Amino acid sequence: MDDLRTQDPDLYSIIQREIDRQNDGLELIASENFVSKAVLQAMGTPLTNKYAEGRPGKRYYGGCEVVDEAEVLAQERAKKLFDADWVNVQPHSGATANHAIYLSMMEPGDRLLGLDLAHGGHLTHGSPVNFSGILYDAHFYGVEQDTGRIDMDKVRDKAKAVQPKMLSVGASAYSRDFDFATFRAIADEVGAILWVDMAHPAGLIAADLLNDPLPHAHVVSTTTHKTLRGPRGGMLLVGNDTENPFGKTWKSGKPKMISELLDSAVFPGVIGGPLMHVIAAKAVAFGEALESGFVDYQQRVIENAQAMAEAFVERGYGVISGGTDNHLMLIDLRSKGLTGKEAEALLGEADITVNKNMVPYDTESPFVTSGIRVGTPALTTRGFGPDEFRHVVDLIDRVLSKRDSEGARELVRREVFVLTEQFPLYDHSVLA
Ligand code: DSN
Repeated sequence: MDDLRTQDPDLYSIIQREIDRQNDGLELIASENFVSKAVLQAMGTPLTNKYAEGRPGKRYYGGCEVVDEAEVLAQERAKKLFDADWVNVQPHSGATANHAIYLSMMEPGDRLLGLDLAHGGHLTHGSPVNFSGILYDAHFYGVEQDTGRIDMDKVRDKAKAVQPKMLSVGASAYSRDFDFATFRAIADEVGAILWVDMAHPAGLIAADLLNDPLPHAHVVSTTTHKTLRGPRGGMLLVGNDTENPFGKTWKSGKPKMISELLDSAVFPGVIGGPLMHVIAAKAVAFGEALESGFVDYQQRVIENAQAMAEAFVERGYGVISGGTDNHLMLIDLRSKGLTGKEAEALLGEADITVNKNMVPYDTESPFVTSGIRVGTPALTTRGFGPDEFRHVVDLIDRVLSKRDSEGARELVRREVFVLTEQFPLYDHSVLA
């Protein structure tokens, strides 16, 4: 980083302070993780200089023969990891990957049925403020108020009433596993495309610890930076590639396989030049995920989340659905007389990072919310185990139950620092 320090001390200082923030705090945002130094190094390379529109071996620019190898490596590793017929590793983010799915499968105005954002869904699954809800006719299923879980009979009833062109499954704040086989049966009953967005649990699915959507879905999207622990980015996968059973062909009228439609939707449909340095880092991360230690890591992610959920319940917090099958949980703070916004700010002062989150049937706005979402992937990467996570819940409880005490927050902040020192993350030579 010597060149950066000399050339741009302002930006250098910002990066150093962000490294400090990540090192010295408790990162509980369920969608975040800490990548390896190898992944960081792959991203900081001259591969960023290369234009490579198109696909390996079929580019619109010369000089792509080396980056082609990086992309093929990423593709092959991802296919092996998820037992997929086809992948596209180019989407810049999960939202971009999802955009390509809509473009390949839906016409504006077509009906979509997805999980309500207010019940744990995602913006790109039909929210009225997102392109998906603006361009398409979005309808929603939700979770039950008493169980916090999806009732598949109700999904079936809703699908029969709505007759969607596409049925989507996936969530950013749902702590239970999905019954993908039944979702597929429902999609078949109403003649819908089944799209699974596995962005959150992708790492747990790669480790075979949760139900696998690939045998059931027509198309699967994911991000690469959450439980999968790769660089920030997206990816599309097809488990069993077939001729598109839904009739649509791409603009030329030629492609017929689902994978061909999706490839065309990614480029030229949605993205420009792929980020070859990020694709290289995806290859590194997928290589790491194929190593045996990855399954052990994912097992610990779940074990830690379950220990954390139990500790919250013991302290009288509402945990939506009563616990978790995966890496996250949604805490309902109404029994504590706090909003999510207040809790996020109070915990932030103690260097504990969470995000406020709507709980199902919330009466607060998305800017206030009645809950927080917490997850274990990042701190598990640091080496935290169930004891440390129980300690973290104790620290959270001390901050939230003494909300008027700045002194209590300061004491917790110091304890957080001591705890993080025991589990080192990045040193300042990380980008040397
Ligand atoms: N923003 C991500 C999350 O936090 O879950 C989803 O895209």
